[in-house]
Amino acid sequence: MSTLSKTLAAVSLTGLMALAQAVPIVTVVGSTAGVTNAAAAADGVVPANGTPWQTTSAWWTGNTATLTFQLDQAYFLSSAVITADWNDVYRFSASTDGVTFTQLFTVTGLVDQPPSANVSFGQVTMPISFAPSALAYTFIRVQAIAGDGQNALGEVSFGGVAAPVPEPSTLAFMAAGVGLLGLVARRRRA
Ligand SMILES: [Ca+2]
Ligand SMILES: [Ca+2]
Repeated sequence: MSTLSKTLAAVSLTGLMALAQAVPIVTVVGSTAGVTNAAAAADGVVPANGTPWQTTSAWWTGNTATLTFQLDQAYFLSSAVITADWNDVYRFSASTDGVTFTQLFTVTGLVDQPPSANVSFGQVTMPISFAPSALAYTFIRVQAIAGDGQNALGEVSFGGVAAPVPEPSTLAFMAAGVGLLGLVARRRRA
């Protein structure tokens, strides 16, 4: 196998393996003044259901503060797991450049908590699914938009497909290319 065809095959495999991949969040890159323990929202530690809102979480009061996260690269996003205080509504937005944000979804603890969570106080972990984003995003922003003004985010994670992702037609083209290279190699040997 030539170096080029090996590279093409590796690229195809990488694209396929990227499907349904968990999205690593690098860090909280920004938060409005008033947010305590902002880094706790992306430290990989998920508070148990029912954990009080000011414990092992980023927390703030009022509905103006935001937290902004950076992903390790751009992703087409389609799912999330959010650990947040149970009686508030949080809006999640995404951005390609860290400047212009578009709403992805909102999550409401009391409504969106899974039946198995059995939480009537404190933080709850909620799996969220949504239509794959049209753009590949690198930044995520969260803001509490309703509730009792006592807000907590214990952890966020996302699922999606790393960009750039070969289109199916591109994959077929690449497969054809690998086949053609093999044909050329066989002819050269002949
Ligand atoms: Ca955490
Ligand atoms: Ca609350």
